[in-house]
Amino acid sequence: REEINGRLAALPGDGAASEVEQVAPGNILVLEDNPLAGAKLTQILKPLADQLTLVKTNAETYQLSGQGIYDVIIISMALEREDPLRLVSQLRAVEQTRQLPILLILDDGDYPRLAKGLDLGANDYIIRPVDRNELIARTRIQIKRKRLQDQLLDNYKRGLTLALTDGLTGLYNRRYMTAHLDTLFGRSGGPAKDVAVLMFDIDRFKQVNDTYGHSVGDEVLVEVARRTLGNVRGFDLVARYGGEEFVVVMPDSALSAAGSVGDRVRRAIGDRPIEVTIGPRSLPVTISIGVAVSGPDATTPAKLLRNADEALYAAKHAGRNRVMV
Ligand code: GH3
Ligand code: MG
Ligand code: MG
Ligand code: MG
Repeated sequence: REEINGRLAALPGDGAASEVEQVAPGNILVLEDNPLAGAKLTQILKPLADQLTLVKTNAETYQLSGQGIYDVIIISMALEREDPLRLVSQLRAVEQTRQLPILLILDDGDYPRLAKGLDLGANDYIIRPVDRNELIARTRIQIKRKRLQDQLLDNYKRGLTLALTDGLTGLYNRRYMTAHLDTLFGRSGGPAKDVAVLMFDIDRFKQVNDTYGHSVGDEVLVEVARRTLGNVRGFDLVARYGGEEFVVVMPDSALSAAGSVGDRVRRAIGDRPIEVTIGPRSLPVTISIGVAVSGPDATTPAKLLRNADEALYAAKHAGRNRVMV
């Protein structure tokens, strides 16, 4: 840090240079097959590194970088046995390492290959003989960039989760389920083949809230979601449709098959009381289910959902704790 400050402070016109922001140590991967050069690089980089790995081949670099733990890869362009440019291109070709910062170290005069390296997606470079302070400064900025990038990605994912899922149960929300149905029906709005939906609603749920309180009700909702997920296929989508209403979307399901899934879910919830942490400790809960499948009388997602809703209404009127198609 002293050295960086000393050097940057000497740059003309940069008053803030003496206050270089501290960057937490990162995980650094170095590809260099010359032992002396490798030792020098690792010695310089040590203060910046939480974990520092020196490797000698493209293959090792590719394999390790795919683990997703590194913040920057430093690649020597003067390998004796292989072409590091191939590695750069491979790293940029796959999702896991597409954004991983790459710093090239090249011999003075090797400009055609530098141009190629930057074209292929390297982020920065250093010319030999390696200047200690320059290597530290350029590595540091790549680690910093990676941190920012990770943060943006995290925020983006968190935003998506908030927008598309239900905070209580973790299920998809109604908006996502609707978009999913739209996709299954196709953008053209043409009829989808055998898209089945179950729509279900907890029986007399208001009583649970009124008798034991809202938080017991919430625990029931979470457990209903869990049992439902445990009784559908991986590619079926379970969504919280409303307060205590759920929808399961099942592609490639005929009405009879959907009906049996519905009955399995109904039994998974109704056959065993739900444990809650407060109040009654254990609570019998049943659901009523309406089933519908796409076809001539359900040519759009809206019609399909309306048919399922009507079947659900019929199940309620027929006495609850049952499946109606
Ligand atoms: P039915 O058998 O006809 O469905 O009777 P019900 O009492 O379940 O039906 P109703 O639609 O009248 O009541 C639904 C209740 O669900 C009302 C509301 O208090 C409760 N509810 C909706 N969302 C939530 C929630 O997020 N948490 C809790 N605890 N309760 C909720
Ligand atoms: Mg309801
Ligand atoms: Mg109701
Ligand atoms: Mg209800």
